[in-house]
Amino acid sequence: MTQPVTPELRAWVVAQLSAGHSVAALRTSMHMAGWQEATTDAALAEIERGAADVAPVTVTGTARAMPWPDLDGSPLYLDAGDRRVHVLHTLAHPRVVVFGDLLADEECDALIASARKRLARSLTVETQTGGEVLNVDRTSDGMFFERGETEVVARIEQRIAALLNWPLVFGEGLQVLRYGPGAQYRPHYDYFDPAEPGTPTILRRGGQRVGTLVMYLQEPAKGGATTFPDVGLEVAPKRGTGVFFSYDRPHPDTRTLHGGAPVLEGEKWVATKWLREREFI
Ligand code: PD2
Ligand code: ZN
Repeated sequence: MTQPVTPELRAWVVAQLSAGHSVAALRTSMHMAGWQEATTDAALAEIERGAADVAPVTVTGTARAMPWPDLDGSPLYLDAGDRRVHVLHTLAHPRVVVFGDLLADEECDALIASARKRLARSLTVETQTGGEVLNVDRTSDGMFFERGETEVVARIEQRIAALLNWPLVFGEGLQVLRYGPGAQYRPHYDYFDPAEPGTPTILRRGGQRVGTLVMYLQEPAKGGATTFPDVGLEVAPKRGTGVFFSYDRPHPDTRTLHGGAPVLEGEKWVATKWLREREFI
């Protein structure tokens, strides 16, 4: 299957070139990120021709590529390589898409089974120092997979890269969280606060976070929605579904304040994929 040259890929190529990276360096990183040579050639040729829609994502004059699905023509389904994913809802500000049928039941079960053995009370990145700390705002248990750690993890990561037009290697390892009754994740932003002293250390590994995909692996009987308090949006934690949101700068203007509402009954399990600006090493 030929990979299409999406507007996001084009914008990303433009951003890399305008940041001073050579065409040779660009070819190498696209190759490493899994783009076919034909796609690389086609993207570079379009840009050389000066195609009119070369830089659709423009922030203060500089093209800024963002992870995003190709929603041109308002498709009901998206081809994510190995799976046809449903587009259930979209919102422009904040930039949110809810995907249905993103994960198969067996994939949800496999992630839960591998994660269960390694669960520990969730830590969050401590922005004072760049280390990790217990966070009272997050009462779930969690763990991180390495990128590509299991066959199922690798498959899902490839699917996400294809769906969101974002190189696989720009993603952090998958995080799995379990929320029991009463557990919640109070509203927060996923980007790293530029004002915090530990942020420069965190950014050395791949730059800022620019997107979050929360995938629901097990639904609780009641409660546990993912909430966006600025816009009154609640996404129900339906198994196999995922909510994606992107933020082109680390600022509350993105309206990406979001939280995990308390689980009222049962257990909620999620897997979160955070996407970075650059390769996450
Ligand atoms: O589990 C959730 O609904 C949730 C809510 C807010 C997860 C995250 N944030 C996250 O993993 O960042
Ligand atoms: Zn979050």
